Amino acid sequence: MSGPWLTELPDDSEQLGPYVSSLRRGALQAAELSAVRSFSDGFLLRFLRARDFDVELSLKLLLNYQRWRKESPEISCCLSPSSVLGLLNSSYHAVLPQRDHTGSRVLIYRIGQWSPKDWSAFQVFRVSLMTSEIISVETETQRRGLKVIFDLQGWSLGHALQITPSLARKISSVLADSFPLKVRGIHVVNEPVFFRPVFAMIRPFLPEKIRQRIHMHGAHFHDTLSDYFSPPVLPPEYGGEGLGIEEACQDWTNQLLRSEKLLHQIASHPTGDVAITAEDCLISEDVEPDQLSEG
Ligand code: VIV
Repeated sequence: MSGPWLTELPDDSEQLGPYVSSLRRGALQAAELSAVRSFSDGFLLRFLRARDFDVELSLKLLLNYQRWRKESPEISCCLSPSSVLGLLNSSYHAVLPQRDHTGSRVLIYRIGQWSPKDWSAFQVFRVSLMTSEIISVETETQRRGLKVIFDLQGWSLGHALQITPSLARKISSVLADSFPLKVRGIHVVNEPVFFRPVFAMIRPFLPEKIRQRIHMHGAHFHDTLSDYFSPPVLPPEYGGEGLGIEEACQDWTNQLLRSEKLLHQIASHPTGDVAITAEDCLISEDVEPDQLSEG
């Protein structure tokens, strides 16, 4: 028995116990995680909620998340907002203050604000990973997922050259099945013809379910973006009546900066589950305490 209704239950509901235990058992048995000896309930719940409490799918997601972290050290190792402050200060990214009518978080990435001469694609990717780690702690976001608006105004060859096939794979795997967040919509606005070859590299690796959630709006996006988001949610620059984009970016930048310590802990933790200390997380290969006191 599993299903979406379970996602509605609070973290401390007794009915969640068997699912959490079963996922924990699976995770501790997985060969890839043989050195790990503990996971917190809250951490496991993220994966369960992201997969509507299907334990098998949740385990797959948890293992993919661990593998992705390990295989992408150039992205996952250094989650430091202050190290990309120049990028953040150029109003590149915001998590909007209001959720949409379904409760989803709404994120905006303004790719044109990213100067590829100054910032590598890895650094840019880290911004998304930092935001994802922070919002995936929120129960409401675990339940209702997120929607992303990519503003590709200013997309250039310099941007396109940064998206190598290997990076495209990393983008699609994080969207599909390597991060515990439900991707409920991807809205691309102001995309130039230039962008098509890059999208063609990412798209084949996406499951049909995600592909169907990608909407290309073009230059006249004000007319069509409003079919998906109500006026109070979007900044005026995107046809809404919410907080202006510059302010929204500044507010989220401040939130990221306040999370600097937490993000550093997540990045340097063996599994990313910071509710458990790194020492308590791994099976220790140290010598026994009584051997130490010998002599
Ligand atoms: O990081 O749920 C060529 C989402 C995103 C994430 C992560 C999670 C997530 C929705 C992305 C979206 C952005 C980590 C968990 C994939 C980082 C992208 C970084 C690159 C360098 C940006 C370049 C611009 C892309 C635009 C892609 C647009 C297609 C996906 C339509």
